[in-house]
Amino acid sequence: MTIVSAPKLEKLRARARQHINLPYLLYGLIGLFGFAACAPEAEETDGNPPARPNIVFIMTDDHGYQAMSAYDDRYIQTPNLDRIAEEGVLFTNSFVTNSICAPSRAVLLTGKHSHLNGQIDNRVRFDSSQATFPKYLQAAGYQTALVGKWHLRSEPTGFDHYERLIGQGNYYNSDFIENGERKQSAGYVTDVITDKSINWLDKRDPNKPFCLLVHHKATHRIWMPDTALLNDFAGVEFPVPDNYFDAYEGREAATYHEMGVFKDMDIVYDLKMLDKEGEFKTRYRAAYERMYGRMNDEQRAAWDAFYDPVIKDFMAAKLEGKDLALWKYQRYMQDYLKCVRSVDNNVGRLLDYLDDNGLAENTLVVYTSDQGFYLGEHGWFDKRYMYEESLRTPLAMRFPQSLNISGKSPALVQNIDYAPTFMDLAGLDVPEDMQGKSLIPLLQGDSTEWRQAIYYHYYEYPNEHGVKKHYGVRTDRYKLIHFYGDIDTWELYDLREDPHEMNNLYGEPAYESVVTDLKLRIDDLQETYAVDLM
Ligand code: SGN
Ligand code: CA
Repeated sequence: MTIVSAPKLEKLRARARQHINLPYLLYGLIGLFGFAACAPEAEETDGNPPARPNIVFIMTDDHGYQAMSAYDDRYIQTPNLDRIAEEGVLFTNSFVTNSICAPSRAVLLTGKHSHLNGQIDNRVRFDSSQATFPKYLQAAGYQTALVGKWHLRSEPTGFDHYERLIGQGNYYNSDFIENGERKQSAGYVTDVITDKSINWLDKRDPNKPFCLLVHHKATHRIWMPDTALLNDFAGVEFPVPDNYFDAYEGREAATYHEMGVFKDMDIVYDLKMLDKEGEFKTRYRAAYERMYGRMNDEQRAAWDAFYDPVIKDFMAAKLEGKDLALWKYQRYMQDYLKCVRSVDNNVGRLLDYLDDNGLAENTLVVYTSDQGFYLGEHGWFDKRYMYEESLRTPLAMRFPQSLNISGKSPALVQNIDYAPTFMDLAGLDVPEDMQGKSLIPLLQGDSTEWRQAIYYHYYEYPNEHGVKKHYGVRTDRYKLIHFYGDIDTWELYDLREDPHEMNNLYGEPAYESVVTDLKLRIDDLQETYAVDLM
C-alpha cells in the first residue's frame, strides 16, 4: 500500500474548509443534524484555493465479487471495473452489515447500522429527515445528484437533482421519477442510467465540486441482458461450484432456504423459457410477460431471435434430475454475466467521460454493489445469509491523484465506512454518530486502530427466500452466526480451513475457546454499536 504523507491530507482538508458555505455553517451552529463538531474552522487562503475532490459513487445491485475479474476471473473479465482497482485500491475484505437492498442503501447514506438508521429491511420506509452524507456535502457546497435505483420508499433528500427508478425499476424502457415527476425512458436500463449520469455531469456547474451517485438496477433478478450482448458467452460452459449440490448437513438454518437455482428458480421468469405454446404454466409466467411486454418491437425481435432457439432446444431435450439442475445453472449464469458485462461497458463509458473532461485526476471513483450474491454456491441465487458470497461485496476505489493511494487492502471494511470516507475526503469532520470510519487514514498506513472483527445483522423474516433472522461476527479467520426468531441455532466456521463454509464447528469441544472469544466479541460489538435485538 502506498503511503500518503499526513501533511498532504491536511492540505486537502484545509482546502475543503475554505469552501464551507453559509447553509453548512448554519447546520453546524444550530445542530440540525445533531452534531456540533462539524463546524468549519477558519483557514487562511493563499490566493485561489484548489478545487475540492469530486465523488462518483457507482453501485450495482446484487453483483457478487465472483463476477468481477479483479477478485475472481473464472467466469468473466471486467476490465473497466478492474481498472478502478488497478489505478486505485481493491478491498479484498469488503463486507456489508445487512445483506439486502434498502438496508444497504440506508447504511451507505447514514454511515450507521440498520437498527440506528431504522431501515432494517426492504419493507419499512426510510426516514429521510435524518442526516446523510449527501446532505452534509450539499450543505458544504457540493452539487449532489442520484441516478438509478433508490428503493427506500420515501423520496430522496439531500440531492440537487435525482432521477430514481420506481421500486426495482425495469430493464427495458424503465420509468423514472425525475425530481418528483414521472417519466419513461427508452432503452436498456444500464445504458440509460449511464446516459443520465453523463448528462448531469455535462450540465453541472464546473466551478463547484460534485458528488454523483450512480445506482444501477443491474445485476438484480431477473437478469435481463441487453439485446446487444445476447450472443456473448456463446457455447461457454461455466464451472459449477463444488457445493452446488449442497445438502446443508449440520446447518439447519440453511435448509429452510427458498433460493435454490434448481429448486426454486422459475423456468419462465428466471430462466426466460417463455414458450409460445404456453406449456410452461409457471407461478411467475405472468410477471415475466409483463417485463417482456415492456420491450419495443425491435428489442423484442432481437430478444426472440436469441431465446426462441434456446426454448426450442430446451423443450426438445426434456431434461430431468441432475441434468436439469446443471442446465439451470448454465442458463442462469449466461443471463447474469451478460448483465455484468453491460455494467462493465458502461462503467468504462463513465471513466472515459471523466478522462475526456479532465475530471479523472481530482475525482474519487468508487465501484461497489449493495451486497454480494450467490452464483450457484450452496445451490443458491439471492443473498441475505451471512455466508461469504453475500456478506462480501465488491469494493474498488480510485482516489484523487494528489493522494497517491493505490494497492490492495486486506482490512476488514464495511459499508458503514463509505459515508465517513466521503466526509473526510471532502474535508469535513466525520460526525460522531456515524458508526463507520474513514478509510483514508487506514490507506495512509495507519492501521493501528482498525477493527479486527465486523458485525452483521439480518432482520427480514419472514421473506420470500426463507432466510431466518441472524447476527454474527467475522474476524479474519473465524465466523460465528446466531440464527434466531423461530429458530435458535449457532454456526461456527474456520474460514482458513473451510472457505466455503460447509463444516459447522459449533459445539465441537476443540473450538470451545474460539466460541467463547467470538461470543465476547459479539457482546462487545453489540454494545459498541448500540444494537437492539429485534
Ligand atoms: C425481489 C426479488 C427477490 C429479492 C428481493 C430483494 N424477487 O423481491 O428475489 O430477494 O427483490 O432484492 S423478484 O421476483 O421481484 O425479482 S433487493 O436487492 O432489492 O434487496
Ligand atoms: Ca440488492
